[in-house]
Amino acid sequence: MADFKFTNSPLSYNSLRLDIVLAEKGITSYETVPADLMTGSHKTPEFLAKSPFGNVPLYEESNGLVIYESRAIARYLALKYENVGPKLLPDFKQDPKAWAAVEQALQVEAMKFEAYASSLVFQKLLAPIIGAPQDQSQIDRCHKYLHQNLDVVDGILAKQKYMAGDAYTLADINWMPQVYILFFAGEGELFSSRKNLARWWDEVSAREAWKKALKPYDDMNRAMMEGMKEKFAAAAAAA
Ligand SMILES: N[C@@H](CCC(=O)N[C@@H](CS)C(=O)NCC(=O)O)C(=O)O
Repeated sequence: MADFKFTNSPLSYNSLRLDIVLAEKGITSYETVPADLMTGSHKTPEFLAKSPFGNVPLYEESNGLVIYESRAIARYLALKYENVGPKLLPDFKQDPKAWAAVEQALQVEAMKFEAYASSLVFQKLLAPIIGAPQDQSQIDRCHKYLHQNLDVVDGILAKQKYMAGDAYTLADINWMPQVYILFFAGEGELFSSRKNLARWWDEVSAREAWKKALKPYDDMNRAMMEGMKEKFAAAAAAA
């Protein structure tokens, strides 16, 4: 019997965050329920009762435990399976310094990167898909803060191998789906043009667990983009 189920979508890069943790840990005994983001199966009263913002991913255990927000679910899975596969979170009591470094790096991703990156992805990738006009002032604002903040992160990575020190942790995983989708949105230069971030991305994206987790998402994104070529050409012409 499956240990848990999660509702996801191959179009949801936030769902990918959980697949990376599960692939790193080698966990396969779970059920996935694909949400249909196009028809809104994640907006029914039953789904909203569990995921009140109407978002995926959603995590459920048969004992009634329900979690929404991908970073909270990823952390839960990293702790639930802490003794399986690579240790993705240090233990506070055993190593408070390493614990603090990971907490700090998790906050950097959430506060200094996520908001600007997701807004840029919306403007560059989703707006043309849903037929919304691209807002150049918003794109410029995101670029400004991403350049500032990624310069700082590049400096951090000049002194250490990974986001929270010299070990690969959840702090790296939390970045990865958004970095992937930025490349997909034509914004990969934000990373490839910065020496240490480029080195970090080459390294983390070479991991077998990443490649395994990414495949269904990447296949779906590529298929979708193929079908949307005309919309992107029209958005480029209007810009
Ligand atoms: N901060 C949330 C964001 C969740 C989110 O925005 N999910 C998107 C897919 S990546 C979604 O559900 N989109 C459909 C919608 O909002 O209708 C998380 O990390 O779980």
